[in-house]
Amino acid sequence: MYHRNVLTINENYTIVYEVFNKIKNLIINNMKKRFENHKYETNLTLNSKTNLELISKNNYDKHITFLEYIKNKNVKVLYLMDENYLIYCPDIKLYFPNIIINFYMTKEILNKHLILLNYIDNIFCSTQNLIDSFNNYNLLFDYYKQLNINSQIYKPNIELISVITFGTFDLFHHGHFNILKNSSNFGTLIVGVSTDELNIKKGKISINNLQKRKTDVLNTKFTEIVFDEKDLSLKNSYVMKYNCNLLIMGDDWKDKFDFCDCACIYLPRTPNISTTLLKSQENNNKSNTTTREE
Ligand code: C2G
Repeated sequence: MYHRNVLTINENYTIVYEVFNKIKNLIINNMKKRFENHKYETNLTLNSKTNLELISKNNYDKHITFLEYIKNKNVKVLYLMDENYLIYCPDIKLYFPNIIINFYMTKEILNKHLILLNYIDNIFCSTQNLIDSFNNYNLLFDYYKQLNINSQIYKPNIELISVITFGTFDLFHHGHFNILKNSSNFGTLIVGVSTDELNIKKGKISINNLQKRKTDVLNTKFTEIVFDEKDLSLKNSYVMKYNCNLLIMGDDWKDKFDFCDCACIYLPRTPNISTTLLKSQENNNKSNTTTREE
């Protein structure tokens, strides 16, 4: 009797499992049709502040909205700056298998997210300690691969974050200091300072010469390398030359450098300070002195 019962349960279980699998495959195939002919064209960086309008009532809707967003943007390379996006990566690899996913880590992630790193192509870490922390987990990769649970999992390549930023840095002020400091928190910082000739081309004749502006940048101690930015159109060449994987600018440049082959983020500008303001204050001071002297 007991034996019979167990058998009955097993038979039912097999049927239920088969039905479940059929439904699951049907859904996956329908979804594949919905996302077929994806154009792999653009780079997309998502940070924690990106408003994806993903706020919806249930998780299923959230995933669909996210996948549609990826489809509409014709994403080819995805740069994720926040671990909360990792949950979407298995779906991305399933429906858009050729999208390259790069994940940027500045702190350890939740244990429950670790397995999701196996859907990532490249992980970029801000410190060597973060890289070393993976040795203990080995990303659960070998274990899952052995079980053959999911053929879509990968063993990501892991590297340090190398940041690039650009600027004139004339009359060096605390807005410049802040962006260099905040950028260096992501990893090794490389800074392109625009040459005097480039400033003339930009119609922005600087008060301090290139040498002084480069020294000001180096003196902050946040910068590893300073180089001459000779032409605005060479942004991506500089990214390649210095092997950078993250470009950071102030948000007055929002979206302008997304064509570069690395993640691009735009940090909020420090309010109430700019070279233009300092120049006009200096001019006011000069004219006040002249008036007093007259
Ligand atoms: N910045 C900032 N807050 C301020 C002023 C500037 O965060 N109050 C940032 C800018 O957004 C920029 C960097 O500091 O990322 C350098 O600013 P500028 O010296 O004004 O550089 P800019 O002339 O914008 O040159 O190829 C791009 C250019 O070289 C950028």
